[in-house]
Amino acid sequence: MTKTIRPKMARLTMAQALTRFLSRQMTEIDGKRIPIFGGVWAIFGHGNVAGIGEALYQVRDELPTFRAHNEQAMAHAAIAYAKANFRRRFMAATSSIGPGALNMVTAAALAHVNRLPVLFLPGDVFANRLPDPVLQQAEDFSDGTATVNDCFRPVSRYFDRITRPEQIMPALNRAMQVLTDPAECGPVTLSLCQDVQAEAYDYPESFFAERVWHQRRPRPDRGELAAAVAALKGAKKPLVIAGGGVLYSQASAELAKLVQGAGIPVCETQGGKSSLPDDHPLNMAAVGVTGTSAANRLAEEADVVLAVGTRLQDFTTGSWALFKNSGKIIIGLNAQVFDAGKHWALPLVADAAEGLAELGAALKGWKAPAAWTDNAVKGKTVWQAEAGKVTASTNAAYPSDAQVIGAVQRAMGSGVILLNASGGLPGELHKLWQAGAPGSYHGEYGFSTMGYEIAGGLGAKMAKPDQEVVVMIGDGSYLMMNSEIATSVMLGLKLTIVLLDNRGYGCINRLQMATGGANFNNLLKDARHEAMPDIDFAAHAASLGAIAEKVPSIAGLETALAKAKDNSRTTVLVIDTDPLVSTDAGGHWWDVAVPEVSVRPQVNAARKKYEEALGDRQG
Ligand SMILES: Cc1ncc(C[n+]2csc(CCOP(=O)(O)OP(=O)(O)O)c2C)c(N)n1
Ligand SMILES: [Mg+2]
Repeated sequence: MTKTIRPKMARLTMAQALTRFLSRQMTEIDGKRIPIFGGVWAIFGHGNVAGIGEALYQVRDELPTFRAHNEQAMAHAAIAYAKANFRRRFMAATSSIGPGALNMVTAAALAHVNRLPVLFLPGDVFANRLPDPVLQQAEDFSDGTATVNDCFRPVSRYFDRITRPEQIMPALNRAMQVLTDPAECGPVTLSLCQDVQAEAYDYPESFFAERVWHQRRPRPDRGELAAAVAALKGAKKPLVIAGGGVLYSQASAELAKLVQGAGIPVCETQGGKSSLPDDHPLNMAAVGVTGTSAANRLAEEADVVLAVGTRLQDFTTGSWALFKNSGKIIIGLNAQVFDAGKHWALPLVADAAEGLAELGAALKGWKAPAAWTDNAVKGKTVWQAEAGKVTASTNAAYPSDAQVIGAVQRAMGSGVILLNASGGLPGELHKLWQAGAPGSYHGEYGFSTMGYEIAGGLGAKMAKPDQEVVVMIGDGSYLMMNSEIATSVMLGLKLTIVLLDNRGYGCINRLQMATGGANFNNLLKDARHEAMPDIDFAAHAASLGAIAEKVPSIAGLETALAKAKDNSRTTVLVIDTDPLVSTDAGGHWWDVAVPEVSVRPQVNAARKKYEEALGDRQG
């Protein structure tokens, strides 16, 4: 008689199984085995407090839960945590149903665009539908299966709705694949029906075994590698674009070796900034719309462009008007085939570090023409002089963003993590911030989400508690989302926040003027008002628990920053700035559609210029 050996079972609710599973997923960093989930952000409501809430409490020692003030912000923190960890570790974010869940959709899109791993666990309506409509349920007249959480579908790399407790097993397996895969990486949404969270099931104990996840490093295909090597060997004017994939692959050493060996200049996207230190002689720094003159003049001429780990978004390509060499070949070294073959690139599908190492080995002994490399290095010196001028100190009552950046750089150096996301700052910082080690520049410019900065700073600080995190933010973005200042104080995670108050949406006002528009609805003074707002940002930040101060000048900012280094609590320094000035040096045209007809002559003039610029675009 054969004896059946039954697997050991654990009778748990779906939510308990989920949190126990999450707490057992590990990774290895510097040879040490550590949990891959840094924790779970949670705001509870009826859609998750009884199910997920109870289950998180059971594992609170292994998988810490953090409370925030806004679901979008907590997801921003989770996303920044993953980015600062180069995608090696990540977090989950859970909400109730309805508004709490939908508050996370923008953050899901942010993670989707930036290819960053985060696990969304929104509550959902009852799977049994008996209490319908439950509080906060949107009712679809024609589709009984639709809930508001379907909004996560287009902004998730994997979406699943859990309507039976056993479904959580294959769903979590797939979730982990996506979160840890360099090509698929992005947000995963498991939409958790409220009743199912609380339903019990006999889960096999093996489901909860500790698993160790490593980042896959695919090596290039031989044929693709040979084609890329041949293209590079034929180059007279090669250029590397370093994107975020260089950082996520931790490929800076391989990049430096390749370009030093072959004398190829490098330029960086927003996501790829800090791939090489700013002072590396071959680093031409920012490319594109917010690029340096050093990088953009090479981009215009380059005949072979090795694009590494970049999505080639319009800010990088100047809406495809920047790379003017009509015979150019683009090589797309990317873990994701979708990106590798963009714009008819020769695809080189591989992990960045592996791909760069193999290219480097195959190119050994080959060098770009010396005149091209020397010219690049000279161009960098010219740019550095220009950048030095615009970032120099000033006594002006309303300094420019660039002058504030100069002050922050002088006071804080290149060793901090400088974090930014929206407004005029990303463009100025991309050009002007002198980044140090990989990851020392943390920009969110894939989605450029106002409200990312402070919560993002918190996530970056959780990932790198020993580093100074400096957040630079405009008044508009600050007003959109600042609540996690209180969370940073509560968690003892210090941020240094520099708030540039130009009294409105300065960069959009400038864009409005550049497209012939009247000054309208951007700066506070140009918006419909009964009374001009006079917002006391320092008092506001202090009320949330921060140490806060309004500084009178650039010199005052530098002194305050030096003092803030010794503060153990989040510090907010406010400075008035000029809304009308941005750095003219460097930069490139960007496609923003101007009205074809208008009663305003300024718009018609802008349209004429726009049409001329469109003529420059290369397909
Ligand atoms: C959530 C969101 N809404 C709108 C925008 C469009 N937008 C980009 S920058 C900006 C103004 C930002 O103002 P502020 O933070 O004060 O920076 P400034 O432009 O003044 O430098 C707006 C409205 C955006 N990027 N994100
Ligand atoms: Mg502003």
